[in-house]
Formats: sequence, structure tokens, C-alpha cells
Amino acid sequence: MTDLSHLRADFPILHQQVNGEPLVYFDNAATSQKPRQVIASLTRYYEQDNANVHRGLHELSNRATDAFEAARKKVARFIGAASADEIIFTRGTTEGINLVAQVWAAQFLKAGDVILLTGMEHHSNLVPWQLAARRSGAVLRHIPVLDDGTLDLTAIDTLLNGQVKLMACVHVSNSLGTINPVRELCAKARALGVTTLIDGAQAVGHLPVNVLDIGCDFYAFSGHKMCAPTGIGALYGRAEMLATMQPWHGGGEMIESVTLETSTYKAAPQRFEAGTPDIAGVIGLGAAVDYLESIGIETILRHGAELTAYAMQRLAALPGIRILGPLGDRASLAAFALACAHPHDLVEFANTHGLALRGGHHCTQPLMKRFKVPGTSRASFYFYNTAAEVDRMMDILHRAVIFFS
Ligand code: 7TS
Repeated sequence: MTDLSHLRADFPILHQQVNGEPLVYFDNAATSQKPRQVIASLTRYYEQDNANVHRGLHELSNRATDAFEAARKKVARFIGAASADEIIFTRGTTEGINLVAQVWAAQFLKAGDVILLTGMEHHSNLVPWQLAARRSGAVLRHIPVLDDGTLDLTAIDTLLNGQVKLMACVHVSNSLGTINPVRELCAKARALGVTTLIDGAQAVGHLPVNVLDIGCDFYAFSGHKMCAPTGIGALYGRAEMLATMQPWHGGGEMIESVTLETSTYKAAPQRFEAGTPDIAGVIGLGAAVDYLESIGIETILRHGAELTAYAMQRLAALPGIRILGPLGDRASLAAFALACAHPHDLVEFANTHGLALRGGHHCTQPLMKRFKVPGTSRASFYFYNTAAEVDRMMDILHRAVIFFS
């Protein structure tokens, strides 16, 4: 198995005891831990360069602006965007999707149009479209999920028709681990002139993402799931799409000129970035990209696949377990239900042994309903996790089965 355990030295937080036992952090799908390199980039910024961006002509402001815009270029390159102008900094995936569901939807959605989603979306790729549908009179449709946790693509040719105005789909499911065929879906959508948005929250930093190759119009992701600070993320928007869109928030930085009555606006990305941004967060996101690239995204992908396959194989032997999601090709997480324990009880038991799992509906309530479970327990991995930690999880889960049976 690919061994990246030397990287654990970069993560101060991993080296602690929780409830008297060494911490095993398997809640990476909720948020990843941060390496020293990213933490240091924040400290360095605040200690040496802190100033507002794009505003001053003084040295610190120039330095902050250079670092801020350099991060935009890094992010663009990291996800294969054609230009840094296609990267809008947001607070995260949720905000990116809401931007599109408000600005794009207000201009282009009308009554009777169809918004095509899937049955495995996170609430942040469901609720904004429900709101948009309510405002516009558009109708929601969903690509069904099969028992094996993949999308039912036999339904796609009927569902993806001329009435669909926008298709929004999760790249990697946070509750099943499914990696969706977003390239194929976007190709079909594009052929019909359907606008596409991909929720990349669980994909960026975990597998190679190239928005040009995927062929989507929008791609939203969060920095905090890929070693960057919380509160920062990005929305990729294809240049032609952004050029047609009205501003979102109004305020400083997004304008060309202002009179008391009216204003003219800058082009993207500034048009969509009103007010003082999270400058440190952006710089931290750039540092996270540097860090991940120094490991290599292919290496991260391979490690995740191997560790997950090992965990899946060991979990399958647990009495009374039901594992959700595809058995084969999947992202680095395993979600399961145990016959003997409610997920919340199991996660609390795990916590008493220093093991951080997540239990509940994972913000995918319709999907839980689809699989007829109140929730699941989820172990989600990142490159600093090890097979030895999976072994510790299994020891704890075996003890849990005895405890709850
Ligand atoms: N989309 C997916 C697929 C996600 O997994 C999440 C967060 C989001 C969107 C929202 O991201 P945010 O950064 O804007 O909050 N998922 C999870 C999770 O699985 N456990 O906690 C948060």
C-alpha cells in the first residue's frame, strides 16, 4: 500500500490523545486537517503582509494583492480552468452554488423550465435550487440512484431533454463515495444546450479535476476539505457564462464607477467579489494547492483508493453491517449501518476510544430515505491516514458490536 505516513509530521493536530487513546481522525469528508505549511502561510501573511487588496498603492497592499492574485492563478491551474478570471472566491461550495442559483437562475430560469438534479445531492446542491424553482416557477427533476449507489443512467435520455435548463450534479457523493461520470453527463447536457454545475466539494484535492475536460459551465468547491482554512472556496465559471451574468452582492471592489443613482460594474471575477475578501483564506488556499501538488494528486488518489479498498474489505467482515455505495471504484470514504447500533450511538462509542467518525444523514436526507436508513456512520480518509489506523478502527468497531449486541 502507498505509504504517505511521513506526511503526518506536517499535521500537528494528528499527534494527540483523545479520551486517553491516540486520535484517529476519519472525518475528512466534513473537513480535512491543515498542514504546518498552510498554517504558516496564514501567520506569515498576518505578521508581514497584512493589508487590504486592490486598494492601496503602498507596499503591504501590493504584496497582499500579489499573493491574493497568485493564489487565484494557482487555483485556476489546479482545476484546469482556461483563465484565472474564471475563478471567483467564495466562502465555500455552498456559497458558490447559491451564487449561481441566485444570479444565473434569476436571469435565465423561467416558469416551466426543468432543473435536473440527482437523488444523491448534498443539501447545498438541493435547497438553493428549490429556492430558485420557487422564485421562477421552474420544476425540479432528479436522476434516480440505483441500489449500488450509482446513478441510474438508463433514465438519462428521458430526463435530459429540451425542457431542461440546468443540470446540477455532485462529482463525488459525500454519503456514498460514488464518483459520478460528470464528463459524460456534461457532454450530453452540452449537446442539448443545458447549463451545467458540478458540486466538487468532495472531489478537488482528492482526485484530478480538470474543468475543461469535464466540460461544465460551473464547478464549486471548498478549500477546507483540501487542507485549506475554513471559510474559503471557489466557484469556477466558464468565461462566456460569467460574461452574461449580473452582479450578486453590491459594494466595493465590484464596481467600475458609481454615481448616486447608478453604477457600472467590473468584469468577472471582481464583479462577483464585493467587499473585502478573506485575503488570508485565499492565501491559505494557495498554500494548500502548493502542498497538495508537492505530494501529487495522482499519489493522493492512489493512496485513497488503496486505503478505502482495505477498509471496505475489513468492514465487510463486521457482523450485521450494511455498507452503502459502490463496492468497486469509489472515493475515499466508507459509510455503513450496523444492525446493533444507531449511528449516533456508534459514533459516540468510537469517540470514547479517540476515533473520529461522523454519524447521521450527512446533509443528504433524501438519499437516506432512498436507502431506508435513518443515517449512517461514515469513515472518511485523507492521505495522512494509514492502514494501521483502519486496523484500530476495526478493533473499536468489533468492541462496539459486542457492547451494543
Ligand atoms: N457538497 C458536498 C458533496 C459536500 O460533501 C459538502 C459538505 C458540501 C457540498 C457543502 O460544503 P461547504 O464547505 O459549503 O459546507 N459536506 C459535509 C459532510 O459530508 N460532512 O460535513 C460537511
